[in-house]
Amino acid sequence: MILTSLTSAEDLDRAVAVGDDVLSRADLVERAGRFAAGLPDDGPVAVHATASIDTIVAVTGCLLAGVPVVPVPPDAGPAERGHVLRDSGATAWAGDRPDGAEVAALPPVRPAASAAAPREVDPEQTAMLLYTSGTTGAPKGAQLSGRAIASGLDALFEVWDWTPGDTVAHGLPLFHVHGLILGVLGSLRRGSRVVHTVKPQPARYAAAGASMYFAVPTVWNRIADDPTSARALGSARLLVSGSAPLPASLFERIAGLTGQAPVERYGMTETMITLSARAAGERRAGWVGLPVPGAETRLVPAGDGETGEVPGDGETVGRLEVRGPMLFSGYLNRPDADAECRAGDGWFRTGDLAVRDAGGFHRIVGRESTDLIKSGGYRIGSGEIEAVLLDHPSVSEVAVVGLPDPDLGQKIVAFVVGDGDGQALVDHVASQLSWHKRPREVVFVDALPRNPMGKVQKKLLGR
Ligand code: MLC
Ligand code: AMP
Repeated sequence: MILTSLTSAEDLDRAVAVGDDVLSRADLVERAGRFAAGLPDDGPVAVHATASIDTIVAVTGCLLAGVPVVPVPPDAGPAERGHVLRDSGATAWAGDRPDGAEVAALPPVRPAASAAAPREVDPEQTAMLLYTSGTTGAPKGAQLSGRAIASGLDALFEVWDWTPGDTVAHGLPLFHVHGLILGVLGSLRRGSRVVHTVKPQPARYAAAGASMYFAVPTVWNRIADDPTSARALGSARLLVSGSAPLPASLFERIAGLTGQAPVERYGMTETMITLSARAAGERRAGWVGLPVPGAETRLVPAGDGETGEVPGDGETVGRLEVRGPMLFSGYLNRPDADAECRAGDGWFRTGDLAVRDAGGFHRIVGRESTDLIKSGGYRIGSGEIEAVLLDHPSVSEVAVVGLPDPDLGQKIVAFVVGDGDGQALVDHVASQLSWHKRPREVVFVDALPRNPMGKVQKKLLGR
C-alpha cells in the first residue's frame, strides 16, 4: 500500500544512501523481499532502528509483507525497550541485539535465500506502531495504518511539489515520523532519492547535494552556527523545518544565510503532518501554514464550559483539534488514553494551543500541559523520567520540567529532593531510557512548591 510504487518505479542508481552505504531501488526490493520471506506471520516485528541501510531494508520488508513494524530506538535502555516489546507483542527482533533479557527472548529475523513477492495488504491494517510519550506513564503505541501513512505522504507531495526528481537529505532518527516516515518512506513512495547523513551534522547536510532538506529546529540552529555549511544549502529547492517550534530569529538567520525562507510544517506522531506552508506559497516566520489536502483544523475555546470555535482573527488562542485520513487508528492497549484525545466526529485533540488568521495560516503558541517536553525535536513525558528517578535510592521527591534552551528549544531539568550526585542521576536515566530522555541538569531543592491540595506547581520551577 505505502510502497506499491517501489517495485514498479523506474530504477535509480542511488535510491537510498545511508552514509557510505548505497542501495539501488532494485537492490532494496531484493533485500527487503528476502527479509520479508524470513518474517514470522504471528505478530509485529521489532526493528533495532539504527541509522543504517539494514533498518530501511527491515522496515521496507515488513511493509511489503504486511507485517506491522515497531521501530525501537537503538539507545533505549532496558526499561523503555522492555515496555515497548511487551506492549507491542513483538514476536521477532530484527537487527543487532543489545544486551537484555527482553530481547534475548525474541527470535531473530533471518532473511531467506530468495525474495518473497509483495503481498496484497489491507490498507486499514496497522503498518507501523510508533511509541510516543504521554504526560504520565510509559510511552503509548500509536497505530498507523497503511492508509494513514499513504494519505499523509501524498498530501506532502502536493504541498511541497515533491517529485521523483528530488533528492531528500536528512540525518534524523529512523524511529519517528520525521526521519523514518517522511524522510525515508516519503522518498521511497515518491520515487525520489534519499540521503541519510547518519548524524544530522551541518557539514554532512552541506555535502549531501540534495534538493530538499529536512531538519528539526535544533539542527537548523546548528546549521546556522556554521555559515559555510548553511550557505551550501542555498541551492536546494526546499528547506523544511518541523517537529518543534522554529524561533522567528532562527527562521530569519536561515533565510539570510541560504537566500531562502524555510518551509515550516506541523505534525504529531498520531496525526502525521496536518499543517504546512506551501512550496509555492507564503512562508511566514513563527507560523506553520495551512491545513494540508485532506486535513481539517478547528480551534476550540481553552476555557472550561465554553463551546464553539474561537475566531480566526490571528490573535485568539484555542485548543487545536485536527481530523483527516492521515490520523492514527488508536493507541494500542490504551482505550482510556484514546478516548481522552478524541473529541467526536473524527476530531483529535492535539494538546497544542494555536491561533489562526483570516487567511487560514496557523501559529502554534504552546502546549496545554507542562508535562510534555520538546527537546531537540523529541517529545518526552516528564512522568516517565520521574518514575525512573524515583527508583533511585537517593531521590525522595522529584519534578521534571522543560526549561527554555537556545539550542534544544527546551532542556530537561530535574528538581530533586534528596541527596547525592546529579551526574549519577543523569546516568541512571540514560541507562534505563533513551539517552535523549536524560536530564541535562539536576537541581537539588529542600522541597518542591506545592499548592494547598499537595500538587506540585511545576510552573514555579526554574523561575
Ligand atoms: C552524554 N551522552 C550520553 C550521556 N551523556 N549518553 C549516555 N548517557 C549519558 N549520561 C552522549 C552520547 O554519548 C551521545 O554521543 C550524545 O550524548 C547523544 O545525545 P543526544 O541527546 O542525542 O545529543 P544532542 O546533540 O543533544 O542531540 C541533538 C539532536 C537530537 C538534534 C541531534 O536531539 C535529534 O536527533 N533530534 C531529532 C528528534 C526527531 O527526529 N524528532 C522527530 C519526532 S516526530 P554521540 O557521540 O552520539 O554524539 C515529530 C512529528 C513531526 O515530532 O512533526 O515531525
Ligand atoms: P511528536 O509526537 O514527537 O511528533 O510531537 C508532536 C508535537 O511536536 C506537537 O504536538 C507539537 O507540540 C510539536 N510540533 C511539531 N511540529 C511543530 C512545529 N512546526 N511548531 C511547533 N510545534 C511543533
